[in-house]
Amino acid sequence: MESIDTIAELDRRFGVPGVARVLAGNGGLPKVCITSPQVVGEMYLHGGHVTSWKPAGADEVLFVSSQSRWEDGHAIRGGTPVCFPWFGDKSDDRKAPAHGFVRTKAWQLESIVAVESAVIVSMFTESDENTKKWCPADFRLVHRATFGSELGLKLVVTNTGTTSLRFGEALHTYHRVGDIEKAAVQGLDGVHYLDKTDSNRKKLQHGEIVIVSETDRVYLDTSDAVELEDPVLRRRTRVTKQNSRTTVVWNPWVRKARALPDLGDDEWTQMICIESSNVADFAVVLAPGQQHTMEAIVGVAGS
Ligand code: TA6
Repeated sequence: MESIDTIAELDRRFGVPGVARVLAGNGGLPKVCITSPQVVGEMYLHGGHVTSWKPAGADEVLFVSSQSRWEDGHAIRGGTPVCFPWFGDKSDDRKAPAHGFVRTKAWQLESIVAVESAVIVSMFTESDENTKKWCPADFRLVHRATFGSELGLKLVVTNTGTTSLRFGEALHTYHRVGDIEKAAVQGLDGVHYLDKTDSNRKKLQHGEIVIVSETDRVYLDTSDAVELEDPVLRRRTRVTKQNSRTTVVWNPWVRKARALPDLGDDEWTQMICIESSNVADFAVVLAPGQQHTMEAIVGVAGS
């Protein structure tokens, strides 16, 4: 955990008066807090993790669990965890941490830039002796979040090594909903998916997605926008994306929610994950020196 002095030093170096501060957040973890007339938001150095986005006139868009852990070695349950350099279990090493290792480590602050009606926060992490315990590759990973009337999330991967780098990635966003049983997800009609609740059997989506049980699906070969309709909170959330060929949709439902120590037993009713990603057969391969940028843009409107 960073000392108060370090957090004060980060605030002195990167803070933007009246717009963005670096403060001690939950668990004493350093976070960037954005408070401008256009937007309120938060991003933790722990995991390069966006935990709050509230454009002017709207309620909080992201879900964060009341039971989340806030400490090194644990991922924050909610907001946008960054999954890299693999998604889910590591195919050749079941002991490896799920969803990779960058969501549980401290990142570094690169910059905070206030532009016209938005604030851009860039954080980065790089390969080191710890990451090489799991993955021999050299890489630099930047998460650039633009907090404005939309939330822009850019994941920039650079292969800084001398050998090819193959990776899976996801912006594992938890969207807050009024009641998951009344919500619906549109934009994936006619798309094939792998059903993780049914031995990854390949299936075809018919119409919109409504959540009536544990749902854990990887939609394949789709670059389409997705819309989350929420009649209880009277809003529609739209997720568009670039350079992402898969979309994951997840809700743990009752039993899985109870099994997760860092998720409240009933909180499954208030969240759904819609994850812009490149996973499974759509993992990315980068030659030495090459760079790949995946982007998700979240917009919200009254319905
Ligand atoms: O993105 C869906 C998923 O892969 C599910 O299988 C579920 O495990 C979820 O991620 C949460 O994973 P976590 O490691 O954060 O508990």
